[in-house]
Amino acid sequence: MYNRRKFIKLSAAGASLAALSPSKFVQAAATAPAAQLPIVISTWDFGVFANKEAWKTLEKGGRALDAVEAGVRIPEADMKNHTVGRAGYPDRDGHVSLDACIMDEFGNCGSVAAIEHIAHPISVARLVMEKTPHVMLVGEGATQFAVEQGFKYEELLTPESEKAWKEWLKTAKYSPVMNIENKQHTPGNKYNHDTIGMLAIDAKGNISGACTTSGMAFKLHGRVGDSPIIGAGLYVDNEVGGATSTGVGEEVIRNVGSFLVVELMRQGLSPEDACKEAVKRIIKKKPDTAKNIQVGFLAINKKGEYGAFAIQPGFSFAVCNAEKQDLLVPGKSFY
Ligand code: SD4
Repeated sequence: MYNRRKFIKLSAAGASLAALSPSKFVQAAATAPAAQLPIVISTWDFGVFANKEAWKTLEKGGRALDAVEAGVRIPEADMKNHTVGRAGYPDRDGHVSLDACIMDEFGNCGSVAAIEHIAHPISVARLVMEKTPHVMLVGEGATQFAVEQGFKYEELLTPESEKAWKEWLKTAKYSPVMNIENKQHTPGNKYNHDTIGMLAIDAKGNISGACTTSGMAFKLHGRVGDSPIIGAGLYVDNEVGGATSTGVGEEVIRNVGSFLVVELMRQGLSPEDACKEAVKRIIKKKPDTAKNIQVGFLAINKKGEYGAFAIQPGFSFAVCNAEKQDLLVPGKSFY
């Protein structure tokens, strides 16, 4: 079912994304993923490092909600990651605008969209959930709330991101690059989009999820993707499981993708089959668009079984529990 891309010892201090080149594919793994709890899973290669941080909370018996927030803050803070958090590439007009959401085992959720000048949108989303009667804050209001809560207001456009944006302005052609998440550390890949979606089940069996991104590089100012939208980029139902998505958010929103995956699991589908069905809907609705874009779903059910499916090859996800720290690629895709 899954190709095991590379076994990574998370304790190895020197582990780096550069070590995770596709040439390191090693073997096909067992067909039924084990489900030892607690467990954390997340999208793309860099999910390995985010999971490692989340695991620190889970292994101590901590809450899944705390684990996912701490986990996704790692790529948010990574200055080499131009697709999540503070070093994210800006929109068409040069503004770094970030999207994030979080959801807990009680069905509580919080979200910020198109927030600027705040480096950790996931933590703002959590405070929207915990300290306001609302679910979602956007734009200037989200920034204002963050500042009121003590977050630092800062310029997030890094010199590197500014250079890439100015280079892009020469042609100003908007064309999302497929699977750029796994190519972004490769020299020559300049334009990125990306998201980390993370799902965790803690020792008590409770599920939470988080999702954070800078969205599509050089998007229109004000564009919001699927990632901060509960039901699209992320959904958790503590009775059933959780799902998250990555790729071209517009197609995920059109199909309310993550909610769909969870509902399909409720009806008895395995996480992988549920993800596959959600991908199928996207393709069915817009077959011509789907040929040229990537969308991937990642899901986990209450038992801790996990699965993923993407339109195109190239999607990867990271899994971490007491038994394993794996980076996997779905064995199948549509194209
Ligand atoms: C978005 N879904 O803003 C995000 C981007 C992404 O892989 O996940 N890229 O549409």
